[in-house]
Amino acid sequence: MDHRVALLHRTSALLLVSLLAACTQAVTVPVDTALASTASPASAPTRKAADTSMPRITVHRDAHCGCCHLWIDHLRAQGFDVDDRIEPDMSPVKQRLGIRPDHASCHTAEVGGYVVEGHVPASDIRRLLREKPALHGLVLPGMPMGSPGMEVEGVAAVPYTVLALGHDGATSPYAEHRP
Ligand SMILES: [Cu+2]
Repeated sequence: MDHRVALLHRTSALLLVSLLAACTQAVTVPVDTALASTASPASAPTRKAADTSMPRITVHRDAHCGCCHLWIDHLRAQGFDVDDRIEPDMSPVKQRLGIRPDHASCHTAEVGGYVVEGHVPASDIRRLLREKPALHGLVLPGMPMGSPGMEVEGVAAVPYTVLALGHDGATSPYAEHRP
């Protein structure tokens, strides 16, 4: 097993606070890069117009999360209408939305009656909303390098698997992603 993968597995078992700290640390470079490339308000990144057939997605995140807003940028670039909610404490939010610590990542989203945890690609969320399976939602525990919003220059992307989370709390593979 790749050392980074092992590290992520260990990380996902730690408290949310640690995840947030790791998140902030991990994205120092891309955040700077993103800021540098959009220094002028006039050169704001071009976005697809919000797709009105898509339900609004509410994203709960911590104000100090360094990668959550990059995932939001990814969703917006893919046509999602994002309601960005800064939360004082993510733990009760995750508890309310049925996300266990071992499934936790940084941000937690609600869309179309589903819960989406972590850096899940927009394409998986679109499929979820199109197929409407009887699930609680999708989870991507931890913060796999290379997943949307976790692209860090100079750090290799890793394969990751988005999990389908059932109403009974059981998970099964939903989508495999390879760099
Ligand atoms: Cu993150």
